[in-house]
This record gives sequence, structure tokens and C-alpha cells, in this order.
Amino acid sequence: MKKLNIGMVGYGFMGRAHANAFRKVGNFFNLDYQPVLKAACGRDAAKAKEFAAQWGFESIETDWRMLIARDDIDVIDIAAPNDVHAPIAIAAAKAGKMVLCEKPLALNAAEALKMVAAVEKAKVPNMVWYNYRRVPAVMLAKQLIDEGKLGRIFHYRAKFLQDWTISSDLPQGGAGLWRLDAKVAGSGVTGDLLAHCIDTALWLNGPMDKVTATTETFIKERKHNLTGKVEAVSIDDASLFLARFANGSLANFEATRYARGHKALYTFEINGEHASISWDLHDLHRLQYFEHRDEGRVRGWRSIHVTDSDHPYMDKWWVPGLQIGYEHSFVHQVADFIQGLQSGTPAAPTFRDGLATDYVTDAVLKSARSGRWETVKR
Ligand code: SOE
Repeated sequence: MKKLNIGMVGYGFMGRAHANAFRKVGNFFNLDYQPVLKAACGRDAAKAKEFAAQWGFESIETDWRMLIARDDIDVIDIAAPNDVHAPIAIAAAKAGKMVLCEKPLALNAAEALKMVAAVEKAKVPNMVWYNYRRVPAVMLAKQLIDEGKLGRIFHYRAKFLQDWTISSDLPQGGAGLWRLDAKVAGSGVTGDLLAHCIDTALWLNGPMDKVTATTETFIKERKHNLTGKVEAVSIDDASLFLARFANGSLANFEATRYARGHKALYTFEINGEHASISWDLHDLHRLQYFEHRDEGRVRGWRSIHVTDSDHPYMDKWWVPGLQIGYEHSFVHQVADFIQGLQSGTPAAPTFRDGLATDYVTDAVLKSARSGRWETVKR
């Protein structure tokens, strides 16, 4: 079996999700490549060492430039905050490394475009970690849509609701809280949460033509963890938008960190001419499906427990009826990336697909400022 040497930048929540996926994939999928956790990279040597020991990385680096310079690294995996995605990805591509990048691809579409140019010029395999595509129930939704079961699509509806930033005592910036600092995150819930909804939507329902949005920052000032000073908050705390898709369907999207009681409630619903589907991250192994052409007396919403061996990915896990969870979506993503290397057909979402999402988030933020419908670039 060929080795795929991984050099990972970042050791936070996402670093754990990626490292776990690299470790597990070979146990469950028969692949030609085996990921090897070669080096974990982070600025704090003590934390990097602790992380490397916990997850089985062979070595550490404290400067991503040194990591990229190493001959024994095949893949640079970026699990660090958004403001370093572009410089690391571009340098890695120039050095001929494959690049995996956490979502959103960049701070904005202009930066994402440079990243796309770099990986395409260097012809290096690349992928963005929009992991929810790889939840079996979501993949089943994709299969049903591609088979034409829904018919013409009328509506797409998505939400991503959280409640972890409601307290005004919560500081912004630094480890764990960089998502509240616009300089590091690029935006608030638009880039962090809506980006997931948009990636899934573009994949399931095709390109978007235009959007009209509104955003709000409920808490205007927060103490900054790095400066110690109270500073203006410039992320969007909530972001809502309407969209028109190229296929003629109408959509609404909402993301907030101020929906008390909701922790990570990502839901979407699609209404077609013949059928509707809906999915809910808090019940991620189920797909709700309504088929109008069923016999009238028994017609109703079916709750499909997506755990059978003919469901996407499920033949690789336990036995029918035993469900899997969040972390498995990352394992599937690594498996698909490797299968893309083997087959020569790159696994999506590539950086170019990630750019498409950044074009939408840019249009959403632009519309929130202008108060007008904005065209989505392609
Ligand atoms: C934010 O809380 C967050 O961790 C996102 O950054 C992730 O992308 C999402 O999957 C869960 O919520």
C-alpha cells in the first residue's frame, strides 16, 4: 500500500476531526493509499507536542513554511483559522503538495480565486472540507435528486442555528474565539454557518443567480482576548437571505448564533413537483421523504433510517440499523479524496467549488450592505 504523508496545520476542534478521519479511513475502506500522520504544525510548540502525542503524529513543526519545505510531506491539510488558509494553500501548491483546506475556503472570493489559480496552475489535487455532503442521509438526498425523483424543484429552504455567542461577556479573538473576530474569520455566521448551507445547496440544486440579504450584529462591542481592550465587533451575528436559483426555484436561508436552545441545528428542505425531502443535523442518520405518487391512502412523510448496506457509505460500517455520526462524514471525505487520486476524477468539493460558495457569501454580505438584490458571480 502506498503511503500518503500528511502535514496538518492547526490543532483545534477541526484538527481533531481531520486527524481522526486520517487515522480511521484505512480500517474501514479498502484503498490504495494509507494516510500517515507525519507532522502536526502549530505556533505553540507545547500544544503541538501534546496534540501530536494524543493523535499519533510522528513529529511537529511550529512554522507552516518549514512544514511545506519538508520532502517527506505529500499533503498539506489546513485546519487553522480562516485568515491563514490562503497563504498556506498557495505556498503549498507552489511546492507541489496536495492541499486540503477547512471551510470556508478563504476570507472572501478574491482570496479564494488566488487559491484556485495556485492549485490549478500547479495541478495538485485539492479539496475543501464541506463535510456535511458526506453524511449518508445527505448523500442519499443527492442520489434521489439526481435520479429525478423530485421532478421540477420549486423551493429550497435551509437554516443553521446556534446559540453560543448570546452572552455579552464572551470575548472575541484568540484560540477558540477567533470566529468572532472578523479580521481572522472574514465574516460571522455568513462564512461560518451559511457557507455549509450554500455548499450543500449548490451541490443539490445547482447554481444561484441572485440574492437579497439582511444581517445583524446584536452585540456591538466585546473584549478582545489578544489586546485585552473592548473593541467593536464586526462579524455578522445573524444572516438571512432570499435567493433565486438558475433552475427557477426560490430559496430562503438563515443562520444565527442567537437562536436560544439550538446548538448546531442545520436543516434543509427541498420541495419538488413529485416529492419533497428534508434533513436535520440533530437527527443526521434520517432522511425525511414525501412521495406524492404513493397510493393515496398510505401517502405520508417517510422517515428513512439511512443505515442499510445499500445506503451511501453504510456497507463500510457496522450492520444494518446501527447508525454512525458526525465524525464519519470526515472519514468519508478522506476516503473519497483518496478514491479521487486512484481514479483520476477529483473528489468534490474542489477549491473551485469552494470558490463558488465564497461568491455566494460575498454577494450575501454585499446585499446586506446595499439593501438590494445582488448577482452571484460564477
Ligand atoms: C461553529 O460553531 C462550527 O464549529 C462551524 O465552524 C463548523 O463548520 C460547523 O460544522 C459546526 O459549527
